[in-house]
Amino acid sequence: MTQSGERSPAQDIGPRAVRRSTGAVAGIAAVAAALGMAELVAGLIPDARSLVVSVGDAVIDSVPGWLERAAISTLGSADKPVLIGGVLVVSVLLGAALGVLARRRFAVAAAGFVAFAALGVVAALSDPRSQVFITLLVGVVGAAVGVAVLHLLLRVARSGQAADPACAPDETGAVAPRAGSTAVAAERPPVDRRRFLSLAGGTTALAVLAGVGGYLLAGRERLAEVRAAIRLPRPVRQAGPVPAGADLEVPGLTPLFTPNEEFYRIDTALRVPIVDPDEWQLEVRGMVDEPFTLTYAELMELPQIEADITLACVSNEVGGDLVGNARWQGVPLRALLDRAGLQEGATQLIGRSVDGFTAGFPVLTALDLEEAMVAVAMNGEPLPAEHGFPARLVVPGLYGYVSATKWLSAIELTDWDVDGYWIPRGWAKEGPIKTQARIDVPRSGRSVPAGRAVIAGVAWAPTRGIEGVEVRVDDGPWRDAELAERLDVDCWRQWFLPWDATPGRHVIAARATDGAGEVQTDERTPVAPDGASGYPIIEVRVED
Ligand SMILES: Nc1nc2c(c(=O)[nH]1)N[C@H]1C(S)=C(S)[C@@H](COP(=O)(O)O)O[C@H]1N2
Ligand SMILES: [Mo]
Repeated sequence: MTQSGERSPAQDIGPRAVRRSTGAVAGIAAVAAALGMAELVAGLIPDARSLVVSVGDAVIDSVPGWLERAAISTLGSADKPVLIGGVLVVSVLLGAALGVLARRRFAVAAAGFVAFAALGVVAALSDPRSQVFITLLVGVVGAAVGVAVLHLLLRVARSGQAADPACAPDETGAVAPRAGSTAVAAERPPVDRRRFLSLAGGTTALAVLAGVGGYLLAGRERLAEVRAAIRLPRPVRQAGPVPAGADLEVPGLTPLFTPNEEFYRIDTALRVPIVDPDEWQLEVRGMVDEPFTLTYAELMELPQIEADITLACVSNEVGGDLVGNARWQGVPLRALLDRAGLQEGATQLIGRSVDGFTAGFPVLTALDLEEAMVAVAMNGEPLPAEHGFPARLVVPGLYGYVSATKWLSAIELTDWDVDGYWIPRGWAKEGPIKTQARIDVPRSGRSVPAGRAVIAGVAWAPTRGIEGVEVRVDDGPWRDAELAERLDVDCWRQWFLPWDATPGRHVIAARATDGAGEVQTDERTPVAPDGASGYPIIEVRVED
């Protein structure tokens, strides 16, 4: 390349004005920005594929089978992250090289970026699920952002030299080093170097954020596909038919089964773990004779049961909505414990999540209750990500914080001394669900027209069942509500009481009696340490 020829804007960056290392840094930031933005766009557009992942997949596809098997056997489930990491490392090295090249031949380097993006596009298009237009869009965004960032950074790097007494912009605005100034780069004032580095660093940091964000968004997309493709086995023991009259269908009354989208969600996860069932494993370990590990496919081949179970959170206030009822399907815990063989002293079952959360409860509970299970499905579909896909524990009668580990990765048999996540944080070691009634109709604080009305709600005492609900209006007597047909002792039960609503303000209370004949206590306790108690009380205004 001659330096006397006409300069295109791209070449305006100034030959030899920029050090190699500076070029490399600019190239790395540019490639990071390209990948980050491409990932973000791919994550935001439904059905778009990640170019990085596509290249990784293409590598797997083109590698001989023996090598792939060797990689999987040595790396185990880390093979995917290692592969993606490899793609990223190669990309960064390529970016550095293109950055060095761009100092003198910007157009060639830009073409390199385009070729680099094209590689990703071609890899993504080889996936039959990919869509041409979307894939091209992702590639174009990546290439454009990469070239633009490279151009910008090189210009900043060069303008730094403008402040250098050894360098001055020529009439075209470009900086050409003066004769004998080859040592200039080394003596560049640190302030300009700092400006360049902070810009390059900031760009890279933003790019990493965008890339990670896009990757996570795309993970949700992939998970939706994976879940849709799962065929649930037919349970060997199905839940009984729902008796007519188990769901009263009173307007405003909570339905018998809580739709998955409306099911309360409580967990410590800042973002929902997205677990690939192909990489997931469930370990049964600890104080057992034969520890073992199951893949998702293996778990799905074991006989499954179905059970209707109401799940409640210990943080549910009286009258609160951190409680839901679902039809769960999964493998009975008992079967897994039988296979592992419990050792003497194994008194606690700890569920461990892929994100480190733990919850523990007495092993006896798991052995006593045939419905205690590793659930894989909720209301007829694979567990939603929010509710623990691919597998979670569900144990009737225990608050979720001691039992219902989502994104389950291990079942550990221990003694009673080991504590689950919430125990050292001030919650009770044991968490049986307290008998509770809730008034859903009328809504507290609302006004209702005078005349024939209905008071209705749900009540639950999982494992004990609900035998009665009483309602009291103002200072009147406790009156028995009508109960809906029982679905199961582990489920909540709807109830209602016809009410002749007279004008004025009314205070309505309710209380449940469980299958053991215990009336729920009127003693009001806070949620900590072992669950709120007391009667639910609402206030309504009846309008004339
Ligand atoms: N991995 C994991 N599992 C978890 C939790 C958690 O924080 N992390 N929270 C538990 C608590 S406190 C409750 S009440 C239930 C709630 O289950 P849900 O979100 O499906 O309703 O999940 C339990 N399982
Ligand atoms: Mo909870």
